[in-house]
Amino acid sequence: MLLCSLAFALILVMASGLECEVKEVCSGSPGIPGTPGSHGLPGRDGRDGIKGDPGPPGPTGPPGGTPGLPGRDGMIGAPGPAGERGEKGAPGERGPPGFPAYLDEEFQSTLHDFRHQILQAMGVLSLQGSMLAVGEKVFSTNGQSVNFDDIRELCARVGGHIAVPRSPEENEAIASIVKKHNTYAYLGLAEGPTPGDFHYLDGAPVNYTKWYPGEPRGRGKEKCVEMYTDGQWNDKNCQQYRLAICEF
Ligand code: MAN
Ligand code: CA
Repeated sequence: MLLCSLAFALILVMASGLECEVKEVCSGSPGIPGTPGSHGLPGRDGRDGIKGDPGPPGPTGPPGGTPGLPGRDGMIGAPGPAGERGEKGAPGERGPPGFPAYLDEEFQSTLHDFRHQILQAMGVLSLQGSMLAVGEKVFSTNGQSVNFDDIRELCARVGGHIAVPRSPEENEAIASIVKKHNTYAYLGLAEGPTPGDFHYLDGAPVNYTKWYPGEPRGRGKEKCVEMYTDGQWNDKNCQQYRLAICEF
């Protein structure tokens, strides 16, 4: 302790540049603490604390309050069943004229291909003897003999009609098929209510006939017409089995 005070005094002398005497300084033990001071003034209010949990629900109030406002609209329901079909509308306006077909290269090419393929198919079918073309008509048979109604049905099923000659050329063409199959064929004719009055199946009166001499002599009892192998006709009942020849 003495040393430290001496050093302190020396530093003071050197810093001031003054000469002075070196004095000896000594310290004693600390005294007893004084009595505590009186209480200070109350501090300022602290900040608000966090919000507490909600309290339990209160008891139900007495009845008799005014009714509340109407609730909001409910959700849209499922769609109902479809209504009846309406009447057909008036036709729309006519569209602008189309591209002329003769200038349409793709269309012309398709047409050319169709023509080629049809001619090829017709060539093969005529070589096979399964078709006979006469003017605008084509005659064909499946070689089967069935009754008149079945021939009509068969021909209709394949898009044709039972064959009926309307000219000597057509009669010869059908006769050639009949000869080849060596059997008779029914023709597309039927007798009306008046005996001997034959008509085409569309109702038009016949304008070409090739009756065998003495025919028709069925007197209204033979409503169908068959072709003999010589190409001549005979009125006949409709329940015989005759070659099915169709025309297209
Ligand atoms: C049979 C039938 C008749 C036909 C005579 C001809 O009776 O085929 O349709 O007219 O023969 O003799
Ligand atoms: Ca007859």
